[in-house]
Amino acid sequence: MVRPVNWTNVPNLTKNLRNFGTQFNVRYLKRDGASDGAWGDEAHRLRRSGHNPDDTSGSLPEFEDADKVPEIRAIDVDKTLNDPTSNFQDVVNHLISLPKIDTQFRYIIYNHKIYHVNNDFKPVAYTGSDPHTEHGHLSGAWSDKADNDGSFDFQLEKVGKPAVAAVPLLSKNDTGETVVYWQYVHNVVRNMFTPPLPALTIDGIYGPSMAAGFVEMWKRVGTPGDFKGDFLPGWLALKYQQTLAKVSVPTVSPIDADAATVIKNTVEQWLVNNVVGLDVNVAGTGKVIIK
Ligand SMILES: [Ca+2]
Ligand SMILES: [Ca+2]
Ligand SMILES: [Zn+2]
Repeated sequence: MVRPVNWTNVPNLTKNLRNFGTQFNVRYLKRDGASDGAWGDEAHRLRRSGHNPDDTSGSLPEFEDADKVPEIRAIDVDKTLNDPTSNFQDVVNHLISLPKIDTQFRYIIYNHKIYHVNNDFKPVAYTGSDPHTEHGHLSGAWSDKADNDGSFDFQLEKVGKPAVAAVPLLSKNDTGETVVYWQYVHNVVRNMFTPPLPALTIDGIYGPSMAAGFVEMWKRVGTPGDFKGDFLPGWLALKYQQTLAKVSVPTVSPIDADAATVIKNTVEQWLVNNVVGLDVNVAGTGKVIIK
């Protein structure tokens, strides 16, 4: 099994695809990343492809927009999800049913079918030379707005049944640095919500107030199921991380922008080291060349 691509690190990838890739990784923590990719290989460079950057001399992109920013507007994602409750066809069916999905994707190709915005994303036989039986090809919408939109909620928790409590990271009554760390994370994230989540005292003690804070976060991110806040599940930690990734500069005192950045980077690194599925398999240029 190959760890999935960390999409945030792929150069020139548009924000909408970065955002989708990250949500996809978060939903499918154990998915295989063997067929993941973004940048075109030599063969792709000789023909028009969303895997080739626009605004680049000699490149053959599918679409040239009005800006001058080189952008990659397609990703491939491996079809192997290693999830007993859903498969990649379920993901495709879910995506094409979402309202406003046309603001994110132009088309999806998977398993002998293409779902194109011009056909209202209805499945049509795909007759290209590669039937796409190992990976899905996701083509970003052809607009600057889409290129710069990292905020769409793909609602992937509605596909199958996420393993919400798969990785308990902390338990009630724990004390120490790790508790302090998550208290900081919570306090950075709290102001991302209206009204804010309850503030936590940074005391290194996982007591009733921290449990209540976790329960409130659990509710706000819409996770189903009964949760009493007596442990920090991996799923909730990832929701914190996902929320953090959208923070540019939190305004909450006493956490300044530098501290927030440090926390964000630390959380991401910690998750990469501790949670399967968020590792980086990009080497060298980080372009994640597809085959
Ligand atoms: Ca461009
Ligand atoms: Ca653009
Ligand atoms: Zn592709």
